[in-house]
Amino acid sequence: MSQTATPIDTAPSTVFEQDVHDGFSRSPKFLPCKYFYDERGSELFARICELDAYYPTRTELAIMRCHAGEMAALIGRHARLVELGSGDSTKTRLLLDRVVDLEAYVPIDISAEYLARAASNLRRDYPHVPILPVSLDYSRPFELPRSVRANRTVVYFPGSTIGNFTPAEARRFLRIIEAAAGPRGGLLIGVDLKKDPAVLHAAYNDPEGITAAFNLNLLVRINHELGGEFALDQFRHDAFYDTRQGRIEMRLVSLARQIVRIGSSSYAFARGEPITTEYSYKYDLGEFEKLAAEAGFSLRRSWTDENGFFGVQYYAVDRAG
Ligand code: AVI
Repeated sequence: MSQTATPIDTAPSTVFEQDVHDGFSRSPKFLPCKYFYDERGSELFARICELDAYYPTRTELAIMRCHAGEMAALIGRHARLVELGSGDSTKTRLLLDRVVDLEAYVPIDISAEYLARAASNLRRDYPHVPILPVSLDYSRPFELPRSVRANRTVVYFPGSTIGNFTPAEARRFLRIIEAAAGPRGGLLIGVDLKKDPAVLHAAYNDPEGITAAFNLNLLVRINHELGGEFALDQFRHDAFYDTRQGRIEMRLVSLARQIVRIGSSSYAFARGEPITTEYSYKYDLGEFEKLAAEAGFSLRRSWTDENGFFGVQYYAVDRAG
C-alpha cells in the first residue's frame, strides 16, 4: 500500500498548504481538524449542534441553564471573563446575565470578522460591560491585553473543544490557559464524558449525513483554496469510538486506488486508505481533573446532567502569585 506524498515542485506557500502537505506525508495520513471551520464548515457545525443524535451542545446548555448562578458566584465580582473560541453566545449570555460587576468580557477567536459581529451584538445588549475582542490563534501561547484591571481572570472554554486535543496537547494547552489566567485565576470548562459507545457512534454518524458533509468539506476546501482535484465521491466519511483510547476518531477513507493532484503536488491513496481528520476524546470526570491538576488547576466545582453525558467544571489556579 503506497502512502507516499509526492511533492513535484514548488514549496508550499501558505500555512494551510504546508499543513496539508505535512499531514499527507505522514502515515496514516492526517489533516488538522482546525481546518473544518471555514464559512461552510462553521455552518455545517452549527447544524450538527442541532441534530437529535448530537447530544453535547444541548446537554451543556441545559447544565449551564441550571447552574449559571453558581458559576457566576465562583467567577466572583470584578473579574475579567475570557472566552476561547467562537463562543455560542447563548451560553455566554447565561454568564454575562449573572456575573456581578464584570470588569471586561474578552472573546478570543481566530476569525476577526466573526468576533466583530459577536462583539457588536453583545455591546448592544450589555452596554455596562466593556467587550474587548482579541483575534488570535489561541492554540499557541498568548498574552491577554493589559488594558483592564481586574481582581482575577477567569477563562471560559465551553463546547468540549478540549476533547479535540490529544491528552498531551490538552495538558500543554491547559498550561497556556493557566499562565494566561495567572494567580487567583480560574477556568470554567465543558468536557464531554465517556458513555455507551452506541450513543457516541450515533452522535458522529447522523443519518442526515451532516457530519459526513462536515468531514468531506475539508476536501472541498483543499479543492477551492489549494487547487486540489479531489473527487468527493471517491472518499467516504468514517467515525468510530476507540474504547481503548477513549476517543472518537473521524476519518475520510479512499474508495479507490488513486492519485490526487493538489496544485503542483500529487498524493497517492491506496483503496481503503484513511486520512485521520479529527480525534474527539471523552473523559471520566476524575480523569479530566487529574489532567487539569497536572497543568496547575484545582477543582472547585463540577456539574453534570442526569445521564452523566457531559461535565462542566470550575477550576482555580493553584499557585498564589
Ligand atoms: C468542536 N468539537 C467539540 C466537536 C466534537 O464533537 O468533537 C466537533 C465535531 N466533530 C464532529 N461532530 C462534531
